[in-house]
Amino acid sequence: MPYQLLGSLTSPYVRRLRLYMTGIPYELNQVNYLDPEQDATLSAVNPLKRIPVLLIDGQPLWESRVIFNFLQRTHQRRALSLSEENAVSAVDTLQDQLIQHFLHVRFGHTVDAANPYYMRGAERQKLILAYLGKQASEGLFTTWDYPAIALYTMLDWSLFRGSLKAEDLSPELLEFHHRHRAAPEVVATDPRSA
Ligand SMILES: N[C@@H](CCC(=O)N[C@@H](CS)C(=O)NCC(=O)O)C(=O)O
Repeated sequence: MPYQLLGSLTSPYVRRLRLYMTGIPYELNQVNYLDPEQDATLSAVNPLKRIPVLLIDGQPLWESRVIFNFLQRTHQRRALSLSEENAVSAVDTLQDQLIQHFLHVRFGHTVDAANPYYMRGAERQKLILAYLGKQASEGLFTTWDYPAIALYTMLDWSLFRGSLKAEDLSPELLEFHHRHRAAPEVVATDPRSA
């Protein structure tokens, strides 16, 4: 098999690629970067020390967006519109912020909500969620393709980890999450079963 996907069962970035790769054969190789030995194996193929990594005939490709672009071109999948590219950037930015925050807290860092750094992050989160809610209400995520998959996996990871609460989400985003959560491939990749 030419493709090996390195990643964990809880990473939302890995999950979105697993969902996008429905119909593309690949092998999932689980990596727990919190385990020093596995982290060393990961670092040997990816100096960014991050998952996902796609091994293509053994050659590593990093960054979910770059991996998506490669798969989209190679498998003649639908190209994204400019609005969809922006939506994926918005999802990625919020997802990164939420993951960094989650890791800071998990490793004992104290978050001072009155600090301008965190205030700016909170404002960014509010603006991105409002933007994504508007795009959802205008139909940008109607097709189950990379933008919708990235949005779903970000929302679902955030609800799972408690990084976002249902009350942070607009009715459109809640409805979007509700609409997709029972799909078989979504259930099969649920981080709660990891
Ligand atoms: N920009 C990267 C982000 C990937 C990422 O943050 N992955 C997390 C797991 S969800 C990770 O590997 N974190 C390990 C670390 O930051 O040390 C992408 O899109 O692939």
